[in-house]
Amino acid sequence: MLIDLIGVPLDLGQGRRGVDMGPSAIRYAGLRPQLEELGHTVIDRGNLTASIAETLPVGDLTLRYFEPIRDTLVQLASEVDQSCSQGHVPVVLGGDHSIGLGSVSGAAHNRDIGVLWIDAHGDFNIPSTSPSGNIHGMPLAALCGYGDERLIHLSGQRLANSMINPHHVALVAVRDLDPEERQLLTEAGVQVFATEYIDRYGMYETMVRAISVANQGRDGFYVSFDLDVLDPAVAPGVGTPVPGGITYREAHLAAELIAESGCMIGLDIVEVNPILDDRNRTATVAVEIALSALGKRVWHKQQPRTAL
Ligand code: B3U
Ligand code: MN
Ligand code: MN
Repeated sequence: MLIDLIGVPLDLGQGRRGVDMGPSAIRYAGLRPQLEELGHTVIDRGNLTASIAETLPVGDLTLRYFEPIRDTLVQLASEVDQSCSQGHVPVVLGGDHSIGLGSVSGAAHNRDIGVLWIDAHGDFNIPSTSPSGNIHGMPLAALCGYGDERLIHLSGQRLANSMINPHHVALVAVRDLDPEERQLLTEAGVQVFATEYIDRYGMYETMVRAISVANQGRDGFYVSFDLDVLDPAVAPGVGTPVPGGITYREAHLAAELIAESGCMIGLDIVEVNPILDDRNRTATVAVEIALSALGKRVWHKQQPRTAL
């Protein structure tokens, strides 16, 4: 597999400094050499440019830092689109989860893809339902065509034809939804596999169903993995920890099943906050999960497959 690493040091989509250092922390935890050990060819495309909060006005309080965020997301969408067009697999290192809007838009440009959004949160707010105005709580809604027009279209024509069909979206291990966000998810028809679903049916069954939802797109699916989906005991270095997260083993099983499907066309690893972390533990876990999603197995040989 040819893998493009794309760093996005953006933290304007949420309230705390620190996730801008996520790409460095993930690289430092050894992502590239371990992917190479698995047999992949890795091209590190470096970091995109992102502005920092201290130098900018917040702007519209219901869509905080929209303009500088858009500038970075437009770059990201084009990098991811290019990577997919070359038959590579983009692995995007965040950064806060607003970047999912750029990466998935890029992957979906003239392609019919589904999405696996693995997250403690729904990220399905629109400006009028958001309690914070933080864009990292809105990317999935915007991808499905809900919310502020500026977010939905990002840059006018270039990202046209990149909308996601909400029926091809599975939200996995969610456990913190805002009341109106819940309504919007229902209205849109997103398949929500909340933590209670995992408790009842187990991660294996949950992922089999979630993957079959995301796999309805003809051209495979994109995986957007927010580290706060894990229990804070496993991944303490995230900005918005929520108790009751998935275990280390559940996360690996999910990732292994994704690899086994052979249909993942790209991966985001987001919300790693080194300032809040405990000696780079969260970045290390992020790397381990990414490796499982890209074919690493303890025992059974999983040949890394080419994405569809
Ligand atoms: N739903 C809340 C909180 C939140 C969303 N995503 C994260 N936190 N990481 C909001 O602000 O939209
Ligand atoms: Mn998220
Ligand atoms: Mn989250």
